[in-house]
Amino acid sequence: MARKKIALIGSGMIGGTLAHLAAKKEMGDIVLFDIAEGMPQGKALDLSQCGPVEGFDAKITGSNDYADIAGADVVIVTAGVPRKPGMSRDDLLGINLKVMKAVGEGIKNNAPDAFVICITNPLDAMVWALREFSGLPHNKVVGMAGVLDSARFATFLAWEFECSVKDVNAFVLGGHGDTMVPVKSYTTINGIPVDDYAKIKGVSASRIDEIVDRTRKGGGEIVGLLGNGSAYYAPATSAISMAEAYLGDQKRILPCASYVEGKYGLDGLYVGVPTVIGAGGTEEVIEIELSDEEKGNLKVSTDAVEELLEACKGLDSDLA
Ligand code: A3D
Repeated sequence: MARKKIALIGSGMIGGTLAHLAAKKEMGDIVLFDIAEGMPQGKALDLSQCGPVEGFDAKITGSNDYADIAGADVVIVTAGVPRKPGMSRDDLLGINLKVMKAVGEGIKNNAPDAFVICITNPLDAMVWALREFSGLPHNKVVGMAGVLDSARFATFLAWEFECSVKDVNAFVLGGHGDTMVPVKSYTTINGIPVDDYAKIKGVSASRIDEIVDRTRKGGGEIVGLLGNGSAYYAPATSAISMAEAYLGDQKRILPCASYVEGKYGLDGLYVGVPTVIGAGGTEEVIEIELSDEEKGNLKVSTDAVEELLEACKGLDSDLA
């Protein structure tokens, strides 16, 4: 059987980490694409030379030509610019929207059968725009955020309870940003609801609230510490788990920015919801019962996403 092909659009910090992980896991041959000349080729060469040491078989190439992503089974998109000091949210939206247009056309013309995972921020708006520009079916375009946000929540809970991260099943819904909704009612420590476990361990409700708040601001905390750039190890490994679910038809239930139509009272929006990922792409959005407070929080989050989509429509007439 021919090897799978994984195309990475954007070969910066996350793109390079994605390539390393995909190669180590022998998920397939890898193409690193970027508009920066030489950089993806250089990273591809460097990463290829990990092969003999780490013992993986994967052909890794760098490219500035979309023709080289032809026939990709999975495309992971990190292309774009991060927000810089003095840049407004709308400035960032405008710049990355143009990037999504170029990337969407590149995918449409060269890899229309791929499963596409978007990571570029602002995530929920960019995955929506990428889907619009690429014209791919909604089930083949998804955003990565919930796996990462849930992993952050799980990490902080495991530290607090001094338990294994393997026993924490954390659950985050909604848009990717400060309005995301860490859902305590579905978060368990090996099946024990988090609030019950907190009582057993003598951890106060206010301490759990602090952890929820830290989760919401988890990306910003890392940006502040790094001083230049944003998180890349955990975002990359999160997207790889989604790619593996697709390539292996695993039917995993992962929180992803999926297209939601009809469920959660939403009508055609990409937002973080539990999603079955298998060979059909995003095969099903799971609608769970939420408390009134959780519903209210989700509404705040989805309203913020809708506002961004309106801004996108104002910036590009093709989206209106
Ligand atoms: P960075 O290291 O700057 O890499 C981005 C790459 O995109 C650079 O190499 C650019 O040259 C390239 N690029 C710019 N324009 C284009 C274009 N038109 N076509 C192809 N390539 C282009 O950033 P990064 O890898 O650290 O982050 C990438 C994106 O992920 C950013 O938008 C981040 O905000 C976002 N991000 C999202 C999450 C989520 O959880 C959703 C987490 C962390 C980062």
